[in-house]
Amino acid sequence: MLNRRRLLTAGGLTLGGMVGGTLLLPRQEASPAMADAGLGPHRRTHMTHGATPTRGSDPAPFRVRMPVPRVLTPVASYRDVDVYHQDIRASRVEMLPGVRTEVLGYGGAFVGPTLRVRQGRRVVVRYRNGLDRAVNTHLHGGHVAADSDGYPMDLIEPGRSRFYEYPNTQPGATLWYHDHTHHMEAEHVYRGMHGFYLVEGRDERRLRLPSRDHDVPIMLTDAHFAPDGSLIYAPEDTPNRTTLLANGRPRPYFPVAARKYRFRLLNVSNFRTFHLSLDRDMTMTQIGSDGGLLPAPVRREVVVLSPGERAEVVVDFGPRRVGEQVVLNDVSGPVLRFDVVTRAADDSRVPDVLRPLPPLPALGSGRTDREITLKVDMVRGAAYINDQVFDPNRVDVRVKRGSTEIWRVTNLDTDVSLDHNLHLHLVQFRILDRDGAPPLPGESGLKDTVLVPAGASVRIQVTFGDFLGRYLYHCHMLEHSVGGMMAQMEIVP
Ligand SMILES: [Cu+2]
Repeated sequence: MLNRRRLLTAGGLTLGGMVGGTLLLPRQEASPAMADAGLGPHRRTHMTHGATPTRGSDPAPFRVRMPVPRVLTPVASYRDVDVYHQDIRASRVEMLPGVRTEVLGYGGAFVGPTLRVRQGRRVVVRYRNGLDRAVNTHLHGGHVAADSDGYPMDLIEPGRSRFYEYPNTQPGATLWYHDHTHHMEAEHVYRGMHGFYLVEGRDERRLRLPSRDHDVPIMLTDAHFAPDGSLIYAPEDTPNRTTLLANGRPRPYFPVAARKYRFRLLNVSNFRTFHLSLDRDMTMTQIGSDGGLLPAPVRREVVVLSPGERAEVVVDFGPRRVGEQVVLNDVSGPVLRFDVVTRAADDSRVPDVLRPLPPLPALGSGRTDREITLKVDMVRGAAYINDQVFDPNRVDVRVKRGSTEIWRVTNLDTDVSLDHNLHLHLVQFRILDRDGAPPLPGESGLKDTVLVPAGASVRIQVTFGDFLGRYLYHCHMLEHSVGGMMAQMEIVP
């Protein structure tokens, strides 16, 4: 287990693969596809001594099939609420081929079971903590009351259970749940405490997007395996997390029919930003982002996902012949191979109009603008929002219920390895601009997490709803949030 002293001691903490300020930062050439994404290439840090990324544990790609996480069944259903039970426990599961790896997970799985819920239908989940340590659960992207949000000090003790309530009043979206225990969230999420929570919007059936077996959630992350198959976790070990995982298996293959699929891509890694593209000159049609469907589909050559972000894409294998293969690549290498194994009828479609966005509320005379800065301090080994580390006893921002604000989020780190992002709990916001330029393709919809590259600034417009209380905002590169890059807002009447 990590302790706070180790995290905050100079020299002991490395933020995103940095050690004592000695860095070697090879810049990769930007391909035209990367330029399309507007964010430049993935930039991996390499430490100058002692920790060259090791690939010994990285198995050959496409040896195992990508599983689809099972869908959780309610234990009880009433007129307006479904009740689910989730056990959080340690277990040994097959991740690398033929090897058992100990994970901490929901239902004992590295990728927890998927909750598929409907907009307008309330859900209650009883989480039972079968671990030897206190944990909690945060519904990332969820519009929920503060006491169900998984505040870092609001924990479920070992052997105890706790009910969380999710109203599901928001539009359909790809949400996810994960641990948010103070100072432990990075290690817990790394070891498997995450799963999908899919809200189906009332408007979705009539859109006739690919559905059922052709609507597949794909959780992407990276890991560092020891030779015995165990997961190695250390905050400074990010460069060694070279084994890419899709739904918990290393660079797997996935059999598909020659038709359209809806893939819900989610990056749960602690530090890696994925830059995803298809080979064979195929493109993805992005239909959704963090907060649900976009107003209109957007063709993407590259989909960029920083930690915590989601992109829903439709991929059409219809023109492919049986026997063909299509690889989903990250800039660091292959992630997943789609194997076209059968022909299929396809009456799904991607309509030109998906889901109109709510109009941006007018900002009245009481308009509130805030400046949010993100920075790491290598000397102190700390990570800051507005020059301070997280303090649960300090409220950083007071927000009036129902108000609309503009936040300018600036990454004060200029080192190219030090991208950050910002995730706000409770709300879905809109991206207004990036350093004055329009948001990137695919960023026009509702967002709860935004990438803020080194030296850049992003303005977001946030409307706060009905819920009162304290909620977090933080960098979702979880080694950074553990290091202090986290703050809280209090919504007041
Ligand atoms: Cu960060």
